[in-house]
Amino acid sequence: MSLEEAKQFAARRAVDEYIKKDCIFGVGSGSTVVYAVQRLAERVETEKLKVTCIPTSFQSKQLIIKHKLTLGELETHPVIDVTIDGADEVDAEMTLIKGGGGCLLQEKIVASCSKKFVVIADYTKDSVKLGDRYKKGIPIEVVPMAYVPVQNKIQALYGGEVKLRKAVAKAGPVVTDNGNFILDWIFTDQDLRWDKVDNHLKMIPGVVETGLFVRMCEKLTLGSLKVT
Ligand code: ABF
Repeated sequence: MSLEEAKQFAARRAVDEYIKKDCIFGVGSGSTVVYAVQRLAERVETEKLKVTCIPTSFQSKQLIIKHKLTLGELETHPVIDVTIDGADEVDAEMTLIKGGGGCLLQEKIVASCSKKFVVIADYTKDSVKLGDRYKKGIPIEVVPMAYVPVQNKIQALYGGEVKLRKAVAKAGPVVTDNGNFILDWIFTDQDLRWDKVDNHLKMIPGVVETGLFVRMCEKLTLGSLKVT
């Protein structure tokens, strides 16, 4: 199975298994989710489902609009039946690194409002320990004025290297959908207690959210190398 086939397989399987009629659906971000939305659009057309879609980013909002699905928001739909989203890495305890695409804040808000949070991923995301496969570090969304002190504090607390994300080297910083910057923390210790780290990082003034999703993912649908 190619990488794209694995993404598509995981996405279609999750939509078929978890999207029931008349549900409120949280739409994640990233390339795997594109296949989930395509599958949902097919099912809405053929099965006449009434699904209201809550986006997790500008990208996913555009995807919902492009496929002529019903767009909703948390103000009117604060409780979501199921959210399907991608991940950058998933460890053996289903702790996730997310935010490679810079959408971690809205993704975490939407996931936290969901009765069921399902992650779809291809075989390259499946790890024993965080950092085994994904080498770009843990994304951390920060208020722009605070990025340097936050960088210094994380490095002093936990070591490693904390880099300001730029779209292109020497260019300006990546700005999130919420007007913030992203730091990528390349950690060295893979045996940290990620729940504690997540809480600890969020206590640093200026940190808005981290890309660590601990005990949030209930179901993982993986596209494996072999056809199953
Ligand atoms: C988002 O998309 C993320 O949080 C993660 O960064 C990414 C996974 O992307 P892809 O499906 O493109 O591999 O959900």
